[in-house]
Amino acid sequence: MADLPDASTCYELLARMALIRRFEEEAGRQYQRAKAGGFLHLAIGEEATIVGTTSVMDERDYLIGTYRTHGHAIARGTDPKRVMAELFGRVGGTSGGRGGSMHIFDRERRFMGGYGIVGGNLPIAAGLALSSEYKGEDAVTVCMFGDGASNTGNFGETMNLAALWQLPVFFLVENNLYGMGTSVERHSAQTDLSKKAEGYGIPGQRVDGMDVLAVREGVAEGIRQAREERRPTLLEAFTYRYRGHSAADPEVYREREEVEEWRGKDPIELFARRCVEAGVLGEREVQEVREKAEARVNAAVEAADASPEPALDSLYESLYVLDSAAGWYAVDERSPEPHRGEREEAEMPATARELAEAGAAYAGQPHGPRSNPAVEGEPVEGMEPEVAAEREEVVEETEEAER
Ligand SMILES: Cc1ncc(C[n+]2csc(CCOP(=O)(O)OP(=O)(O)O)c2C)c(N)n1
Ligand SMILES: [Mg+2]
Repeated sequence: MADLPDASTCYELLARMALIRRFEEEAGRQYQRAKAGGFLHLAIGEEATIVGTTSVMDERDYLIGTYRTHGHAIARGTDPKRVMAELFGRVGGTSGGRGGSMHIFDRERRFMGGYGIVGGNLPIAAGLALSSEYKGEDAVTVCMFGDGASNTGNFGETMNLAALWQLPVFFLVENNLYGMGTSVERHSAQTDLSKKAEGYGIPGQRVDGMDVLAVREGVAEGIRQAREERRPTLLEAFTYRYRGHSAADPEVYREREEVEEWRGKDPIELFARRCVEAGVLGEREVQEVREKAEARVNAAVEAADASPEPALDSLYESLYVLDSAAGWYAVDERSPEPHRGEREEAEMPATARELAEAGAAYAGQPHGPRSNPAVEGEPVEGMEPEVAAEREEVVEETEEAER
């Protein structure tokens, strides 16, 4: 078990988890009252995984998540007032009320969303990491996604590029045992998700996602490897959502006993008890944390309520339209004349062309003729030069003898 950090860190970890819990309970209540619209996915029970992760990130690092990310944004420092206003669809929201619950976004705090497409955030995470690399920025991108997302094509494609291009990215799979109503055993052939990216060159570890300190330790190491060694890794955190998949879930796929068992591992209760038993925090401080969370969430609801709805004539603002895109057209009608993207490619400036051509070199493509590994054992690449030369000789001799 990881050692307890100093008292102020323990207080901060507990305060963040308690704030998120209280926020989400209230979000659920406001949804029932039809104040919050659209869909609502709560992460109640998953606070240790969220806060454990964000607590070891630097300000310069990027975080990207799924549609279950109210807590992720708040843990990153976004004001709960702005998150609540977003749920209410008001101008004071993180995206002016246009995104809603599934699309919380805060560029200033480098919280890059909020995506409704399962697995849709993974390639974007690779893109963010590539942009950091390209700009010479020392930032790491932390990509969080669900167990269900590990079955998407995006998962494999992203792992491949992350490993190939040695991107400064760290992956964390929030394994809450279900993708909607389907358990991991029923949706994934490989149930040890930490192994799922190994074939792509991304090693993995497992961690107790209900233990905030264990998550901190695992994530800190993953971020270190991404930052210092440009080595992407995958951490599988076991966690549990106490509520249904979304607000409209009859929960017929799991037993009440299972939910009760995981409630017994409540990450906030367990951590508070441990801090008090070790004498690092007093009962009074634990109570204070709860009261402060209550006050901040009440203030968030008040602020969201007071924030106006977007004006009707702003309906067409902030839309991405064809005219503003300089490159390829999204829709290509395939008429005979050269199309816009093709024209631009022909006129592509020399530097852009050089960069594109440098792609293969960047990925470390070896020079010279390549042997057939299936016939001749391991490929030459990666071997000590003397060993490789020796092996070449043996292969040549064998071929000579066969001729
Ligand atoms: C590409 C895609 N397929 C299906 C869905 C429908 N869908 C929404 S959430 C979800 C479950 C995802 O489960 P998981 O990745 O484990 O995340 P969790 O909800 O447990 O946090 C599915 C299938 C979707 N949004 N996008
Ligand atoms: Mg899941």
